Amino acid sequence: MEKIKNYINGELIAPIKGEYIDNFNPSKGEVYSLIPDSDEQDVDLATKAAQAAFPAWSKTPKEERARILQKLARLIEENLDRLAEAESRDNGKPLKLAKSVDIPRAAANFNFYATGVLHYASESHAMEDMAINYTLREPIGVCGCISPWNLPLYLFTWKIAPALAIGNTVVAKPSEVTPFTAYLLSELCIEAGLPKGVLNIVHGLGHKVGAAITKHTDIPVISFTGGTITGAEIMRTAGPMFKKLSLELGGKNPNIIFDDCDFDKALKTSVHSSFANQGQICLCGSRIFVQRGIYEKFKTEFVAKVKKLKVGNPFDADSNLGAVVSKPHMEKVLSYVKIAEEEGGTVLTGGHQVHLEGEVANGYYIAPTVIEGLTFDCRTNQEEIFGPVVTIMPFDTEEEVLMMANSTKYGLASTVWTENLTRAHNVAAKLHTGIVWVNCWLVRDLRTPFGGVKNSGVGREGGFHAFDFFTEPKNVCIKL
Ligand code: TXE
Repeated sequence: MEKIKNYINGELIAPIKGEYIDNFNPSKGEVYSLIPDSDEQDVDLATKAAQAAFPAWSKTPKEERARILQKLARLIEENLDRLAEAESRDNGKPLKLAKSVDIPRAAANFNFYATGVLHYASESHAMEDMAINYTLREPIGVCGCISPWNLPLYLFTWKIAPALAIGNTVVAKPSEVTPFTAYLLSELCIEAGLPKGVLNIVHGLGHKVGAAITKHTDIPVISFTGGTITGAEIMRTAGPMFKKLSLELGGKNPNIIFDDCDFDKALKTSVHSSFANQGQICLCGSRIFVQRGIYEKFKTEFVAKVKKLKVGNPFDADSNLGAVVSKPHMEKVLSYVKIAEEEGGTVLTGGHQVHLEGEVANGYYIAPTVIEGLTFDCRTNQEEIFGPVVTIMPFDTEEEVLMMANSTKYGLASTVWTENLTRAHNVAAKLHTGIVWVNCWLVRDLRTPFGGVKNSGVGREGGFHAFDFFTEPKNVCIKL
């Protein structure tokens, strides 16, 4: 069985203790490779390599750093099929999604930040004839990047690319649930000629490797995407150490459909925003609020469309949904269907595991699920389920839907469907989320600030915001 290796100081190596954990293919429910069960010793080795590489990398001309990272982007593009297949096998997502979104976006992240660094400027503040200030923006040192399993390579590179482009070195940990494409990336880094120690990838469990990165005294910056509970734990450790922190956490995003919307567009996109990647995107709209005038029509047509979605082998071209990422996750998602029923909800479609046949008979599949009849403040409508489960609720007024939409502890993203421009502006301004989409979903410009409010996180990624995060500003004031 293939053994994944750590990537430390430019080499692919086994974990120091030589221990491994199982890596599952969720579409088949079987172990297909082994992941290093690394610990703080491996993290320390990686940190030392990153520290040693920092002086030279941070002083390397940005054009040269950009050249290497663009080469890496090209290699990702050239290996599209191989990477997409690995992502789909590791995560359970439809191959066509990995091919059209995950892997191209990973390459785009490197291209975007490699070129972005060439255009990043710092400020200067003149004080009439008294003095002039200019701000130096310097890379900080070794950055810790910890990423989740839902968009494995895409979110991994979303952190690593800006950190490296601006001149930091990195110790990174992909999710132990989906480590394979990060492993393939380490091979491509060697091929691209990334100097040794600039990027180090340590595989293993969150409470071992992730925790060791978080508390390492020589890693002053942590960028994390994952669950809110983990985010809180990281903050508890890193806060008193005064580390710079960026936390991209969960969501419970409202999808608000006013009766003056473009009905067909709202309907079509809502199916996508509910169930893309099996609902395992932090930006998925999991609470659908529909204005009463069109509630029955929307509900009926939405459920009819959802019933037509095909849950199948991720490698089949006609599968709309693949497997969810793991058995424990499948059980967690299905437990919420039970909770919803106990809370008085009615399952309109789905609500159960799907048992496929043949080689995928033991995979972790869930039928796309729509639930109605719940109050906005019940557990099902307040807690992040992170699977193919949405609720649908009617509302009457703008005030009422804003109150319900803003009622959760999360505040990542929201979607609003209306053809009334004034209403769109009003509602967008009053939603407590870091991102608002109007008449669309997941339209992403990499220059825009990305992140959430409340328990959805701290800080912003995206565009120059990421460079601001991965640098330390120093103001120099010169008396004239
Ligand atoms: O995430 P974790 P999990 C949500 C979603 C999901 C829940 C839990 O609701 O059901 O989180 O998922 C590492 N110190 N999201 O358990 O544990 C871990 O190894 C440092 C939303 O997979 O947060 C992995 O690399 N690191 C989310 C990463 O943190 C630790 C995407 C994320 O894992 C650690 C994924 C620790 N103590 C889940 N414990 C989104 N916002 O997109 C774990 N890790």
